[in-house]
Amino acid sequence: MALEQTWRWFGPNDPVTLQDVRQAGATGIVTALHHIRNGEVWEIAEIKARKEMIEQAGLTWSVVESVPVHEAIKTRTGDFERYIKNYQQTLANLGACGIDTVCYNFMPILDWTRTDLDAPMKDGSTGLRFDATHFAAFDLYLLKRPEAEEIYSDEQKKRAKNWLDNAEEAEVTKLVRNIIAGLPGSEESFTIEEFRTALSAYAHVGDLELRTHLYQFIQAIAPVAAEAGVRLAIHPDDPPYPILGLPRVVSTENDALLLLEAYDNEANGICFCTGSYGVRPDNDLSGMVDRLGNRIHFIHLRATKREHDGSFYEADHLDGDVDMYNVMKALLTEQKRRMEIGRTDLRMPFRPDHGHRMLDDLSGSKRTNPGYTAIGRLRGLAELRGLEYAIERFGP
Ligand code: DNO
Repeated sequence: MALEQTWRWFGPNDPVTLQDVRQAGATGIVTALHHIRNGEVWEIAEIKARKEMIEQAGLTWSVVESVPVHEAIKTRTGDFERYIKNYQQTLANLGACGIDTVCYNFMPILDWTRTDLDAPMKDGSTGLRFDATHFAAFDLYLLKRPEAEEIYSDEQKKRAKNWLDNAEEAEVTKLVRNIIAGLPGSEESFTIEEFRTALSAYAHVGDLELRTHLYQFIQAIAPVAAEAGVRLAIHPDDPPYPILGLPRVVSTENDALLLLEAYDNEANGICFCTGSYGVRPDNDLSGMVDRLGNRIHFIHLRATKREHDGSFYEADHLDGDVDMYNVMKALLTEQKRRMEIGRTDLRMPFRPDHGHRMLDDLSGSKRTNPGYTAIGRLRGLAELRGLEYAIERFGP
């Protein structure tokens, strides 16, 4: 057996086409109906039309990434009950169309966060990076969040101020844009003013409240998913710790476990993202697969590299701090275990998560989505496929 090779595709406007994906060798598509407003129901006709488009290209719609969770659900304010109903209806509709895996996340306001989308790598390619000093400069001196003063050390403040004083205006504008204007797939975009308003909605939502809201949400949607034959896969926080004073509740193995226990049913599962979980040295990645593997419904493979001050960057897929060999071995062992006990969910879709900007993608005239280039991901997929092949061939 082998894991299903999938590829994230942002829909008909993605500069990487379905034909390109076929040449990359992936068979499954990971996508969402990005044109539907966050919180609204995905109607069957819309789902079917997209599914047919994918199938006409000789591919299958393997995973939905993501059905976004409306902010009102996370804060449990306003129309949250209507949004939960809509979410349930979307899951039922997806199930009715034969789409059985849905990824989502529960990060307040911002989805994934990076400060630099084109950080130079040693080999001349560029990649995504999270710079702790630049982020602190944003928080302290651009967003001017009052509570920020208390969370950074004097040393961090000094470094942040120093960077800002010496930065070009264009660099500063870019930093703000990278953080709040929305990365691919994040669906939300803010100006600084709008972002301050969004933050204020969390004044009374701390760690405990957000956890409770997440568990209440899963208890409301997982039974519907189970009934519809849909498996839910929560994506971890990226980066996996609180930022901007916002709580983050899916950052560690224990967080994942608590969520799985909150509704103990196979439909309630996780998206195992090695790049996100891997930023924390206390997350034992292959151990997580050993222990939580039976509830892993979707897999993102990439390798982050931690730096001394809390910064990190996205290294090549087989480089960085992630022990990809042991992770892959654990995933294949899990697949074998599923086979032995007669489970039918053997696909275990994975995608090469992100990739560097390299070769032709470096030319200014070519449009690329940060992290979602064709060539960088092609390299990642090829390396991961080779790793998997060798493990299968020689035995884990
Ligand atoms: C970033 C992605 C995330 C992810 C969502 C899942 O590249 O991994 O945007 O899709 O967090 O809901």
